[in-house]
Amino acid sequence: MTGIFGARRKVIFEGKAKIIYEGTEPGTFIQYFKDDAATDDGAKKEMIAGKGVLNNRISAHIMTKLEGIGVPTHFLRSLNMREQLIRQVEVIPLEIVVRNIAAGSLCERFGIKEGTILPNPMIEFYYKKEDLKNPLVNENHIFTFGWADPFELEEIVGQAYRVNDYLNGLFTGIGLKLVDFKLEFGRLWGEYDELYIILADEISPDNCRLWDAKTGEKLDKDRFSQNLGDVVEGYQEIAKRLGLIPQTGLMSDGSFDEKLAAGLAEIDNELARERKLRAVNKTPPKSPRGV
Ligand code: AIR
Ligand code: ASP
Repeated sequence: MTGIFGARRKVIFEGKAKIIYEGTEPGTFIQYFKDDAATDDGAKKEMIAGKGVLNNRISAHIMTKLEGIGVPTHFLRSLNMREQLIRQVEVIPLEIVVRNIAAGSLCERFGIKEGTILPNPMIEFYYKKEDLKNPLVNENHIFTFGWADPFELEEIVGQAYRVNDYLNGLFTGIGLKLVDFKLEFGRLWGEYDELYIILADEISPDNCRLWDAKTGEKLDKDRFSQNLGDVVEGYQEIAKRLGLIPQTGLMSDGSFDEKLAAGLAEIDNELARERKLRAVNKTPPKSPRGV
């Protein structure tokens, strides 16, 4: 593919919704947000015009905000409508799901009614391995198979709770309920071999369930998975409420308007430039948190 820099860029990895290219500087990658959508099992695939633009923007905004509260992320800066520069990290093969309200696989697995409010946020770990359909795992699997050590997991869980607290506040403020979401983390080593755990991947309606607080309307990827229709309109509503696109939206004549999207102002990356990293404390925690 010919990239924005006019040269052929090397693809590092291609997923269902994103492509990772080699970066513009050592230690970086470019994350490209595709318009493609696919269900987790890959059974349903579709192109949803505009989804990549909206996810890129929403994720850049949220990652920047998280940096601002001291959660280290891989996000460096937005490059254009569909691309962002990210730090190259060593992927930890876990999907960390945080749930506030029962939905999706939690309901299927345990027979719980969708919409049941959980008394406390719940954290689940999944092994990131598509051929195995990302199975649910516990700490024993994680430590025994060496996917992460107890120090790393302690840090991951702590960060996941902080992200949940922050996002709950953010979304409540714009009339949305944060039902659940998925995070991924990576490792980065510093100058003195100190280890940093970095929030990676994306935070967007592709991996967060978001319901309208008043009507309960689903605005996230479930619109696609459950054939509810108007997928991009749901994503657009979230971006509007976050103040990331004009209230008039990015659609004209019922379809996504690339020209309007291209004219959007840059996301404010100010906070991300002042990032501070915090190394993982390798001293055993005195009373391990209930991971
Ligand atoms: N998720 C899990 N694997 C991939 C993704 N995107 C996200 C879903 C949902 C949460 O994790 O988007 O927000 C829980 O998903 P599920 O399917 O386990 O109920
Ligand atoms: N969500 C990641 C991506 O789309 C991984 C995947 O879905 O394959 O790139």
